[in-house]
Amino acid sequence: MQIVLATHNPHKVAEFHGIVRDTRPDLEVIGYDGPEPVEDGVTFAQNALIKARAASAHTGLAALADDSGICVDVLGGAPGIFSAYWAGQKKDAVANLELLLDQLHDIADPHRTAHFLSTIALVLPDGREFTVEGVWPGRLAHAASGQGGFGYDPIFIPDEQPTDVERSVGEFSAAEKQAHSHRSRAFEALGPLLAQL
Ligand code: ITT
Repeated sequence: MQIVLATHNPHKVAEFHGIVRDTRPDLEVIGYDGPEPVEDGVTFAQNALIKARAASAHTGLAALADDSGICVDVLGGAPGIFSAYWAGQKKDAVANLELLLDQLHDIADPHRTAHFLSTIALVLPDGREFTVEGVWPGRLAHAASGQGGFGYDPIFIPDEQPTDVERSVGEFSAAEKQAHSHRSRAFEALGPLLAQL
């Protein structure tokens, strides 16, 4: 089955290719460079559907989109759907991460809880639509560490760690991130739906 990956974020593309290769090698994932719709939804699910619908309409194929972000409890769930441009419209990952660290500078560890959330939308050419979610709980570090991953990875410390040494996702290998991430968890939840197609 062919499926268009409706994202313009190359890090998401790489992660999805890894996930699909290791869990559903029968799927043929196709890149998408068509028009980017305005993401004016107020939830992750609405935005994921907006992106998947646009790509399915443009290509005539099944389309999968991820809308994701980091949700910080002490900020009432922000940045949430605004994660990509928390420090302004430029989608500057370093500025986003620094602003979030600033906003939490006097918050002690027990109150730095957060989670990554990924909502995946699957839109089929016949109009059927599905959304699933994956959550990755953890807390925010006090400073960035590591060069791996993207976005907020260098300041996110998952509760569940792959080794005895506590690290941020920025210090994880790609395989370690894939084994635990919100995106992998959402894709896993999509499994039963994909199996019916
Ligand atoms: P597309 O809409 O083209 O898919 P995007 O990056 O704009 O790309 P989103 O609107 O879903 O996608 O915003 C997701 C943002 O949330 C992303 O830019 C990061 O800032 C953050 N984020 C999501 N998943 C992440 C991850 O695995 N690691 C670090 N940060 C992540």
